Amino acid sequence: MRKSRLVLALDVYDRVKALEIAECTADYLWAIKVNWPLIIGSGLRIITELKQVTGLPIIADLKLADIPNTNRLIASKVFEAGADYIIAHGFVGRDSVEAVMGLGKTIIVVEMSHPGAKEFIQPVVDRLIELANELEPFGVIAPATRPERVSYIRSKLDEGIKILTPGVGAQGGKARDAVKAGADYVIVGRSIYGSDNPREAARRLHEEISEVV
Ligand code: OMP
Repeated sequence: MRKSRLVLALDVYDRVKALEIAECTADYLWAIKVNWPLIIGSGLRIITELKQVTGLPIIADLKLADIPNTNRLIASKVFEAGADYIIAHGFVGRDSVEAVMGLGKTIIVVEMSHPGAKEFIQPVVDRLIELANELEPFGVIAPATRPERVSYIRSKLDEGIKILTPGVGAQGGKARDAVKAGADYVIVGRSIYGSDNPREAARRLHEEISEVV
């Protein structure tokens, strides 16, 4: 099942709940994404535990957006805890992103999925794509809520750089449309962890993605 392109956004506070959901959905996932809610609720050690329990790659979604030194201080502890990838903002500038990339695999935000992304991020997307093409991170974040933007980003982004798309389900996007538009991975949170049957929700999304691929 490791051929999956589905990433679980595990945005719960509770450690036990997080481990339960991770274990029961792991068969259908490529990776698990840990964001501030889970780190605040369960501590950084949850990254190590999730890796041990599932054996899956862990993406630490900290959306780092600080000066290079602070980005470096944060990222070194998070990679040390076992994170395989860190998500960092590109708009803070090349030096801040490079500070994270110097320590491990990085995913750069080039366009976000919420409506407010149109205000400040979307207008500079070309420059953020350019930065990604120059730095060659593992991947970039693009919005599943706007598949036409995913297509645009794919058309400008170098081939080897992956596109990860959040915004499916609760935010209105569809996994199928994101993948058709060029997404390599689909990030889903509430539609899985908020479902009565997270395993079945993950299975269905995995199936939907596989049909398109
Ligand atoms: P759901 O909306 O519950 O599926 O969760 C989406 C997840 O993706 C959350 O962890 C968000 O913080 C994250 N996310 C976005 O929703 N939009 C973005 O533009 C970027 C991210 C992200 O970087 O993962």
